Amino acid sequence: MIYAALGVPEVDVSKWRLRIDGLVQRPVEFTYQQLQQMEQTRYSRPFSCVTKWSIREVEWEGVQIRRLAKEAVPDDESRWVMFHCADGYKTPVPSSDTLSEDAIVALKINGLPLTREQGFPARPFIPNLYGWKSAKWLIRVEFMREYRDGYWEMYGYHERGNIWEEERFKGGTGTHSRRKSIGTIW
Ligand SMILES: Nc1nc2c(c(=O)[nH]1)N[C@H]1C(S)=C(S)[C@@H](COP(=O)(O)O)O[C@H]1N2
Ligand SMILES: [Mo]
Repeated sequence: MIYAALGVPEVDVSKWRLRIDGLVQRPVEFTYQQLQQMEQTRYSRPFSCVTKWSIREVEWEGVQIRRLAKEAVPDDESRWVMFHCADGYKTPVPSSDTLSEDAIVALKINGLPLTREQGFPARPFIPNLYGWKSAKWLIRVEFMREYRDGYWEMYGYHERGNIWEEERFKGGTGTHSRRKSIGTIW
């Protein structure tokens, strides 16, 4: 199942860069080739959309985000990151989740490069967070001092979105009845 709220952009990989910036000591950029040449982390984890569906075992492969962040040297006051995408989509994640051992910029799913629909060339994957935090067609990781809403958070979806804590909506967990707004996530 493929979901793209803002349509599927075409990314020219020769021009594509992943930029790490914001509250960091030195902003850095990586090409696709550079990411491919770095040490890859691989594991199988389910993918869970916040509402309707999940996929039990997906093999994810990519570069640890903490490895990329190390080059940029985020400031100690960087509490959040914003993942920005080529389609204009964005989503915030706490720095602590972003820098955890198994948080990666995924380049492959089930042994193959991401397809265009899956977010080619890269998307973050953080196993403890719902699928909407896995921003496809990733172009920028912005370190921030304070929380800001992304696309779905604007409609009332949760700041962090931890699966095990059932963090679906702001100010509450679990049920749809707590929703205050109108967006429908797929
Ligand atoms: N750029 C971008 N990333 C996105 C989305 C989107 O609309 N645009 N949708 C999110 C949601 S809600 C889900 S469930 C997953 C879907 O990933 P898939 O299409 O690979 O199944 O992508 C997430 N990342
Ligand atoms: Mo979703």
